[in-house]
Amino acid sequence: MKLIGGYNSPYVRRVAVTLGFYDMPFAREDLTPFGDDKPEVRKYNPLARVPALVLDDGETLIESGSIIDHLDTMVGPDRALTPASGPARRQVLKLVSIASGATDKLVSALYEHHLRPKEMVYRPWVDMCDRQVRDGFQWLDSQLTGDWFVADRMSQADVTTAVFWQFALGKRPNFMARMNCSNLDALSERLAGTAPFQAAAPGEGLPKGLALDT
Ligand SMILES: N[C@@H](CCC(=O)N[C@@H](CS)C(=O)NCC(=O)O)C(=O)O
Repeated sequence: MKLIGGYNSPYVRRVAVTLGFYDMPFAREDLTPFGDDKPEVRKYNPLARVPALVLDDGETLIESGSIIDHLDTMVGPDRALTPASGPARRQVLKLVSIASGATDKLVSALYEHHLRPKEMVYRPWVDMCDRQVRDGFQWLDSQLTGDWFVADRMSQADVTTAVFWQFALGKRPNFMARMNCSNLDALSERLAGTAPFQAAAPGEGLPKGLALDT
């Protein structure tokens, strides 16, 4: 299998970390959807977005959630980080959706700041995104009452939230620190020490420049 995208993208990184927890070997093409790489990324995804995952038979999957869903079927229900059915599955999917939604809004606000001319940044939109980011992560923090979100075992909710939390802290350190999400900090620190998280450490690269100090 070949994963398309860099670990500065939290969506790519959550796929890579999941592959790591499943002990699935993969190659990687470190392409960014911005700048000169764009035409190359478009070959894998007509939207020119990452991640994409090229399977061994040549089929290409896109969207981190859909890719992870396929990895779950490959690894089987006993090891899958998202339960196959029932309330636990619904809980994990809901938590992942909130983490993804909050991160989507964080990224939207970053794009607004960094891809628009300064005089065209629309502050009410940025404020709306920031509110959704804060509400989403604070809600997640309130749901984490033990070591793991669901059923006393690590799930995709833990993996995705930790990846996205680490990304958010990197991009908006002051804004995120003011949220006082100590449960997410603890989860993130615990998972940061695991081999799959360390193997997919974000490096230098363009999105690093997309950071805000507010
Ligand atoms: N919902 C998508 C989001 C993927 C995404 O936003 N990727 C970013 C990189 S962090 C991207 O490709 N951005 C370029 C673009 O949207 O044009 C997923 O979960 O895979």
